[in-house]
Amino acid sequence: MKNKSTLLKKLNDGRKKFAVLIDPDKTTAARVKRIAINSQKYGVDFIFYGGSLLTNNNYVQFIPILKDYCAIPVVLFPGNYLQINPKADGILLLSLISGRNPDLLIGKHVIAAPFLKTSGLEILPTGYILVESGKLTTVSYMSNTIPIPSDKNEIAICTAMAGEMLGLKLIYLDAGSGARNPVPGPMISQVKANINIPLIIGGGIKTEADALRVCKAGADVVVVGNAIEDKPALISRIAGAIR
Ligand code: 1GP
Repeated sequence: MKNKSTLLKKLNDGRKKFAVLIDPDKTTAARVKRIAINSQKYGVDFIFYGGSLLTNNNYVQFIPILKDYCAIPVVLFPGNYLQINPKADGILLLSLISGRNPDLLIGKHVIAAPFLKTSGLEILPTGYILVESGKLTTVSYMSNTIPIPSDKNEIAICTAMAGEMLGLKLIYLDAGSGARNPVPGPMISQVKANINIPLIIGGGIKTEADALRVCKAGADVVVVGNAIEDKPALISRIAGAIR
């Protein structure tokens, strides 16, 4: 049985964190191995693991590779409840609080609850907030929800505050995988100023300058997926930039 609050304690230790997102549908075993080795070498804090769709058998096969080649916690970032896997360390239990799709606010969680209860995974209750990013993202389409407009900071603030008041332990502001534009700095800083739980930022972060900007704006955790898949050397540069 895994320690029940190891990941949450780490997330609350006040240090800036770097999470590498691996979408098993978009990568290969060789790349996963390389990302694991580089992530270990450059001090990545978390491997987030998951995606909107699974169209092959990679999902189950890649977690053991990560476990073989790095000692970094693997945290599931599930697109749906088929992606619960007890070989990981924890799971972002996402409630899509920027949307009004009841299935993604609570419905799927009810179905998943008994599996999660016996999974041994550390459960990280997370308020997931989608932010408009310059193009229609897969997550917006798949979730059938409208992202918060990127200039409506007050909506993002009130949504995050409500999530914290409901007892969620993390807020994830996401522009979506492959977003044209990351979450704007003013939105990040204003949300951060109004909550007392860790703030995760992801979507469309392509360079170490992007990562540094979101960190300086108030991100506690910076998540990078696609850009690292394209250029694995970015791991060392981003890790260096945010520390
Ligand atoms: C997507 O926040 C993640 O949900 C990461 O996005 O792949 O664009 O880095 P990218």
